[in-house]
Amino acid sequence: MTIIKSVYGRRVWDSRGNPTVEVDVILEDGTLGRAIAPAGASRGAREAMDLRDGGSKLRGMDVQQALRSVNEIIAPALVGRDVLDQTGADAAIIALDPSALKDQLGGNATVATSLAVLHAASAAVKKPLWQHIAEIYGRMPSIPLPEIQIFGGGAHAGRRVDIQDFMIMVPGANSFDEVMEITNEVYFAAGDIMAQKGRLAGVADEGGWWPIFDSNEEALETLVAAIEKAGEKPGERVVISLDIAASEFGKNGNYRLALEDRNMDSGALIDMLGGWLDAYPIASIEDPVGEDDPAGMIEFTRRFGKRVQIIGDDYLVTNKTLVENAAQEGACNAVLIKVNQVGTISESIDAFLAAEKAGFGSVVSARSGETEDVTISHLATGLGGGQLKVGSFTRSERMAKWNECLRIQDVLGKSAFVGGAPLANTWWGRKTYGDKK
Ligand code: 2PG
Ligand code: MG
Repeated sequence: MTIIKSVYGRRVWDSRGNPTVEVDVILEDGTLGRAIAPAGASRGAREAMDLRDGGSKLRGMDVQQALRSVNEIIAPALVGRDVLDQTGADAAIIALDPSALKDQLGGNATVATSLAVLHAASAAVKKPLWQHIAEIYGRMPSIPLPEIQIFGGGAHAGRRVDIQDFMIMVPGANSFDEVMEITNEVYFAAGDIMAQKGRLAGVADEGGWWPIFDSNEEALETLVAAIEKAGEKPGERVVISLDIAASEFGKNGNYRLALEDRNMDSGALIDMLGGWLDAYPIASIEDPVGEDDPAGMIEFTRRFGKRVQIIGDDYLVTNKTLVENAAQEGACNAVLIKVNQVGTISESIDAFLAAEKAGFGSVVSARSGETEDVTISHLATGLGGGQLKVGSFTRSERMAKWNECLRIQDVLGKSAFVGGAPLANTWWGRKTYGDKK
């Protein structure tokens, strides 16, 4: 009954209008599992390869090669296997392309297939995906604390500002539902402020407001004003989270903030960010330095790791070995988990568990190119991982993920929401904002 009968890849389209890979895994009794590969814009150099055809058709973005990987190479290796053996299915995929970056098959081919297997297994056992994940990996499910984008920047907004994500978290909320309500108020307050300044100009790739600001810091000031306009005291129920995505504006420890026409070395960037940590209620910061600047990441973590969450995204690329090395070197204290960065669910779980073992936090994350696929809402819940990053509070490829968490909350109950627990080791957990040093 749980034997895989067919694996089929088809081309579908993502939130940016680009082609992407969808995979159907069908079992002998007709049970279906389906998943779609997302796509990043600010990609880490050590990520699994997003295989594109190149050439002029569809701006080089077509995925026919990745579809051939699914239909001609991966499918024959999975047909006849027991769908409940996720580890075995992923090992079979990896054996077909043991290259470090999965550049033979394409990470887009492997991730959609691996997740479709997972979906088919949960359908076969007739359990919601979050519950299936919790059971096979022996986890206690919980509803995650979201990071939600208010302004998009960097590679998601034509580099209008240098910093990529200006987000809020609501660790003081009592339920996931309450996070949504408070986020709605802050998001639209931010839009009102932009409109009053004559600077409302639509939204960026992930649905956050398009960032027409004169400096990167002006976005932070506006975000604080929006939190206040929404009737909240910044740093109490609502805190700020940033994704600096520094690899996008720096190489080898030399950084350039184009908006401000400023060049800086790693030390100057760290000092500038430290100044922001003093001035604004920032509880979490991602990729504060570049993926090729380990000395900078170690220094940043030494100086600020006791007061804020420091997430490695491009820096750790959901890679178990990189997480273990970072923990040993004292770089980062949290990891972003993006299944398509490493290419299979099994390898993502390895990175997640390595992070947990090291005492790191974790944030399951979407990509800037997304679809209606809501697997990550189930993954964050099923792993009890604590946090979920999906983008903004508009556009259905984002809202589909938040809405799925609301449906899960109806089953698990509001008490399953983790609240501020993931930020317990930051100034927010110690209630020491304003006294952060
Ligand atoms: C990130 C993601 C999501 P992208 O950097 O964290 O915001 O962006 O998918 O473009 O890598
Ligand atoms: Mg990032």
